[in-house]
Amino acid sequence: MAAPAHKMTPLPELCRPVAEWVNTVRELTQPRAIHWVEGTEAEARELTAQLVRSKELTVLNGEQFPGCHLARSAPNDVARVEHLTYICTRSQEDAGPNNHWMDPQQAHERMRGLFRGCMRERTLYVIPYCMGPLDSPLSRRGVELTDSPYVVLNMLIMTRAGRAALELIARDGRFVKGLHSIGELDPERRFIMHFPEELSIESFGSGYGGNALLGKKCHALRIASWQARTEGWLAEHMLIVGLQSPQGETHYLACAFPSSCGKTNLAMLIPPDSLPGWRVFTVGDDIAWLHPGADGRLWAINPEAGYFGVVPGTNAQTNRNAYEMIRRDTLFTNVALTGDNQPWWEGLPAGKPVLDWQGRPYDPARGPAAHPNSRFTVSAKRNPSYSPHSEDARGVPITALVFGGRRREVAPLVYEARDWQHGVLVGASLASETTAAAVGQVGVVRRDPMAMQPFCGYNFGDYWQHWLDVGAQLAHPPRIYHVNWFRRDPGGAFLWPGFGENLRVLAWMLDRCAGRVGAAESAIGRLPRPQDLNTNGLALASGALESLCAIDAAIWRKELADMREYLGRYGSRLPAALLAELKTIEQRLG
Ligand code: OXD
Ligand code: MN
Repeated sequence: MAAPAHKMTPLPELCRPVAEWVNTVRELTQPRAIHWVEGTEAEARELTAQLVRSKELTVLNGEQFPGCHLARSAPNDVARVEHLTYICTRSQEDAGPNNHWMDPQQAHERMRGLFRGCMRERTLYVIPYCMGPLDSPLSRRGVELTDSPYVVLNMLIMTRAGRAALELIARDGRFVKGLHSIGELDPERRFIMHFPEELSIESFGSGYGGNALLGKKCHALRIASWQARTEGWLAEHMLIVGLQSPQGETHYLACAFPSSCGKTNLAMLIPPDSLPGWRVFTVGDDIAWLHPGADGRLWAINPEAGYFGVVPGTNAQTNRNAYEMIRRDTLFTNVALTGDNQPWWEGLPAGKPVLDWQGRPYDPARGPAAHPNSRFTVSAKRNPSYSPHSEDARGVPITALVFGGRRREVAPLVYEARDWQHGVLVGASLASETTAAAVGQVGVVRRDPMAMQPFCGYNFGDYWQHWLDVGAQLAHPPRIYHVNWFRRDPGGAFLWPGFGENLRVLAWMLDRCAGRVGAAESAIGRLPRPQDLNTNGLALASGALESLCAIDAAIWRKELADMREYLGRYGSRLPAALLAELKTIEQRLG
């Protein structure tokens, strides 16, 4: 039982290293007040009420969406800004060609200039947080200092934040330091800086999720990937899903897809009626921390406690779990509003937007009503398919790893890597069409190794070597697969229905892992033969399955040449084993 409130040690006295750092930041940023976040429900309610009073939050229709609120961001602050995101290591080589780099001294100086006096009229919030279950040895801690109460509300949902986290930090004094200010929300004065060698983050000028909720991409991926390398584990941009077969066996998969490729949908998949007896359990929808276990298997935790998901497209057909989950106690960002204050987004079958995401009268000529990267923030426990094992201190054992991209052509529906080393090449060669989750052109193919291009905190060459090293330690490594739900026919129509039907592909993988089903060897890996996939009750166009599982040698030769050119950019840091794998495929393709 927790001690009565009046006997609790005040938060500023709990952990001296945190208090000292807060003091340094107070001197630099000059806030009007400091608020140490306890993490109680009453505190969250009070903060929400304060934002409603200041009109930074809108209360949504209490009958249809109880406990839900809408936040609108600045119109120029709606996505991650990769061009303003830096990895600041002493040696530029360590950041690698995959990152923007700045010298740490220079970066600190620049950021000090921006942070100086920036909180004068504001409150500085101190958010101690834990990524991963509080009692897990696999969890890591951090403290975010921010002048954005919206960030506080999000962090309270997305992480285990407050007193319990600070008590853990006080035990060993180790925490990732994250300093954040919305500044003036000026895109010209916006930087997201990471200092992996110091385990610290400095973010200025944006209030958008990935730039401002520092526990998420900045800590749990960029900084954690560096920590993971030094400590012998992997921090990955992966969902974690548990599948229970009709025979009652449960297996866990960790799957990496680039942003907005349906990770949240796959993590909460609803089995189609034609596949009776299957159950799906969500452990995580975005990030997995993978640790080699004493039993030689790979074990995973989800460091997050909530979802920060893309709203448009969410409906009872595409993701019934998410649709139900976001009907209460959800914080919406940048969706549209109906006349009776319900949130509205493209993809809903009913309702009519009256105000667009910027709060203007909706005019279709100005584009979609909800921003394409509008988001929901909601506790993972609201998910009808929430797995109780999400809280297991040791995590869940991983049977298979899946990489996937959004490709009109090239990649077949699914293929299996021959072994771990080949699987690392499959992950390293991931490519996908870009989406609205980051600022920039949408729909162009870019290389996104392991879906980590925007998130790896160090040189990809070293990262792939680390993947090889972790695999070499595993007596029972997961099998590795590649999927593509987005293959199209020459007329542009999707060949595969996706969503719940993806379970057929995942079931094939589990059957493969159990040695229950066959596959055809191909130059790029093992493919299901049409008879290997369960197609009961699936209405596919004639020839679609054959096209989905076909390899076009000419297109693949071009793809391999592209991969060779891409991997070559990593020079001497590229593991020779990956080049050897590539060569094997080239030779097999002839
Ligand atoms: C996300 C992303 O928000 O990957 O999860 O952009
Ligand atoms: Mn993501």
